[in-house]
Amino acid sequence: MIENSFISSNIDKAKNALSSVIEKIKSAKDQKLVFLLVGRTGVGKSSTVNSLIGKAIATIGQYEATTMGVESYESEVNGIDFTVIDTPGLCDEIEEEGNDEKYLKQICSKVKQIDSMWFVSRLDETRVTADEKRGIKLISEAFGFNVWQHAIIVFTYANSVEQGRFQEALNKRTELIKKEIVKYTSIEVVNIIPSVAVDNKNSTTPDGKEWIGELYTKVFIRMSERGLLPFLTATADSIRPQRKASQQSSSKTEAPNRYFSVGSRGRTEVVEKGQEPRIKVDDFQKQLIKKKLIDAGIIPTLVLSGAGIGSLFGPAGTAIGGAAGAVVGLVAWLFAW
Ligand SMILES: Nc1nc2c(ncn2[C@@H]2O[C@H](COP(=O)(O)OP(=O)(O)OP(=O)(O)O)[C@@H](O)[C@H]2O)c(=O)[nH]1
Ligand SMILES: [Mg+2]
Repeated sequence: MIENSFISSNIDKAKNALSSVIEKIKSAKDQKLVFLLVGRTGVGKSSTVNSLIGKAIATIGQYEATTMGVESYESEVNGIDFTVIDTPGLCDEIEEEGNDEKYLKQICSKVKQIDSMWFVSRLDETRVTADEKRGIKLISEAFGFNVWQHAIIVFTYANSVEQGRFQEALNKRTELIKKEIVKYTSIEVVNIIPSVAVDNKNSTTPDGKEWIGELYTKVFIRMSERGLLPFLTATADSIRPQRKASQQSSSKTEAPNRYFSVGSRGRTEVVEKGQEPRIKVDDFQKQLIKKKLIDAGIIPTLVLSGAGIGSLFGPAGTAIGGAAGAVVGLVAWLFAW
């Protein structure tokens, strides 16, 4: 499509952005999302992936890793194909001396792309074990330092740490793991690796905050550019508040199942009661998600300076329907003011 580069009205800019986003969403449907999980057996890798996606895409077990290997689970979420790659034994106490070479070959032949890499460890542990160190080394050797650009550190079992020690434990454990990672990549890359504390048996961490929105945001901002739209497509309905069909009309009068709250920038927002999304993101997390969409070139910056994106994308999303419509609707919700 040839675009007029001197479009003056914001609505035209928003329309162009809309059609380009729709094109991108449609092509994202054919793409696969690959998550790589690294961490000791039983730390909660599978549970955390399942908590994030809201579906049992990785099996939860209590098996002991007996050999070092690479296992992958294939799954489909909202039309998006997911591959979750597990690395059993990689961070466990297994006598496999001399087999690192073989393992590297195996992992390199099985894993062609990584969109999100998680290093998972329990928050209530105090040190980085020799096996975790070896896991960090092998992953770095297999994929090069670039792999850390899509990495997050996930600490599970957050509620097994006393409330008063929570923040300190999170900081200290993050620092210790980063000290290992920096041996294989640059300090600049390590400095921006985020860590997040979760607990798969509780919706909150000891600081009283719900962790799922934080995990979502951190995974999102670290995701490969190729993975962003497929990930949004798979999760759009989980993060956007849904309206009931009876509430589609834009009446602004107070209805029993609606209430008003003052959002950031002092705007009054209509909040749909009982329509809370599975993954709630707060205003700050929303800003980070928006920034990532702009930085990745998915949403053009110029659209932000004008009105229109919310009012245009919203009805368009409803009209398109399906997974693409859900993403367009989500973009409308994220960028509306
Ligand atoms: N209390 C608590 N239990 C957890 C947490 N995460 C996982 N579990 C439990 O720990 C056990 C192991 O969880 P998995 O998710 O299978 O762990 P994994 O790291 O995938 O284990 P492998 O795939 O066997 O290496 C299960 O019984 C989970 O229910 C957590 O954050 N808090
Ligand atoms: Mg597992």
